[in-house]
Amino acid sequence: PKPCEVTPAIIMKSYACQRRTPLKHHNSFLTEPLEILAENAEFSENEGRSLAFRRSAAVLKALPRAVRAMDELKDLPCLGEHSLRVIKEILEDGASSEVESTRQSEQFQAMKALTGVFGVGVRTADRWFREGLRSPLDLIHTGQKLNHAQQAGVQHYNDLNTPVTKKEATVISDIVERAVKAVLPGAIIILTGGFRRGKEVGHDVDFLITHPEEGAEERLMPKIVNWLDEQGLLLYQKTTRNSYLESKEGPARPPSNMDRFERCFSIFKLEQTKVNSDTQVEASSYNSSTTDRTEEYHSGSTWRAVRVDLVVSPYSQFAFATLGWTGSKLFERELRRWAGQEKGMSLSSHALYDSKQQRYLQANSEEEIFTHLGLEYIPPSERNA
Ligand code: DGT
Ligand code: MG
Repeated sequence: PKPCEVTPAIIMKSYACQRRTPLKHHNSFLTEPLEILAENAEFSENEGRSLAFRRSAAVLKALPRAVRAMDELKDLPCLGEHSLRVIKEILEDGASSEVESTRQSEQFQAMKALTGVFGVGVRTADRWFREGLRSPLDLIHTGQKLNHAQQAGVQHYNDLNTPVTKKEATVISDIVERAVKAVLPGAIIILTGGFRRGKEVGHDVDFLITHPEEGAEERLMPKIVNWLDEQGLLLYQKTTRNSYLESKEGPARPPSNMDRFERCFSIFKLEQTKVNSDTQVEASSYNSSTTDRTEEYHSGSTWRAVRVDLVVSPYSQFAFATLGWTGSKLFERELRRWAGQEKGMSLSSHALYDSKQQRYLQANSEEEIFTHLGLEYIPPSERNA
C-alpha cells in the first residue's frame, strides 16, 4: 500500500517582514502574472490595488513548494478575491485571460516602454501616452521637451534596459571603493539593493557610504562625484538631498541630521574589453570624450551605460539606512506598516521613533532594529518579498 502522504500545515505570517522570502522560489508561474497586474495598477496610479497584488505574490514566494490546487491556499493570508480568481484560472487553464490581455494591451506596453526611460515617471508617461506617444523613439521624432535625466535616459535606453550582472556590479564596486577611499580615507562602503539580497542581475547598482567619525561624511558626495567625473567615468549625475519617504512619514525624522543625507543618481560609463569573443568588463581609467561606440568597438574597446545610485549616511543612521536601502521594496513597506500598525512606531531610512515612549530608538545594526520592532531577524537573502 502507498504510504499515507502527510502535508504539514504551513504557518504563514501576514506581514512580509515576519517571513523568510528567498530569491528562488517555487511559484513564479503565479507570481509573475500577479506582478503584471500590480505593475498595470501602478501605471494607473492605483496604489491600493497594486499593493494587494504584490502582497499576494509575496505570500506565494514564501511557500516551500509549488501550489497545485486552490485548497492549498485556504489558510494563507493576504490573498484577496481578485488574486484568487487569477490564481484559479492559471491553475485550471494554464494562463489568466486578464493577465494575458493586459500584457498585450497597447497601453501597458507603451507605459512599460515609456517608464523604462530613466527620469520618466508614471505621470509623465501617462501624459505622453494620451498624446499618442508609444515608445522612446516617438519622443525623439516628435521633438518632446526632455529634462537632462530624460535626455540621458533616451540616449542610453538600450544599455539601461539591459540587466546589470553581478560581475558588472563587482567592477563598479571596485571603482566606487577607489573613488571614496581617495576622497575620504576610512570611509565604509556597502553594496545595498538587490545585489545585497543575492540577486544575479539588477536594474541598477546601489551603494551606501558612511564614515565611523560622525560628521566626516558631510559634503562627501560632491567630492566623490568630482573624482569619478575627472576619471571620465560618469555619463550623467544628479545629486539631491534625500526626501523620499520622510515627507510622508512624519516623526521618523531627526530634522537636524536630514541635510546630511545625500543621494546621487548616476549613469556610469563602464569599460568593456573584448577578449576571445568574451566580453569582459573593466574599469575605465582614462578620460575619454568619444561617444562614437562603433569607433570604440573597432579599436577593441567598448563601453556601456549602467545606472548607479550612491547614498551617503551619517554613522548614527547607518543601520537604518542599510535596512532601508536593502529592500525589497515590498519588504520595506511591510516593515514600516508593521512598525506603525503593530508597534506604534515610525520607521524610516534615518531613524525609528517610538510614539508611546516619545523618543527615537538608537541602533548600531540591522539586528537591533528588528529587535526594537519585536521581529525575528531576517537576513538580506530572505528579504526578497
Ligand atoms: P533592482 O530593480 O534590481 O535594482 O532591485 P532593487 O531591490 O535594488 O531596487 P532599487 O534599486 O529600486 O532600490 C533598492 C532599495 O532601496 C529598494 O528596495 C528600496 C530602497 N529605495 C529606493 N529608492 C529609495 C529612496 O528614494 N529612498 C529610500 N529611503 N529608499 C529607497
Ligand atoms: Mg537596485
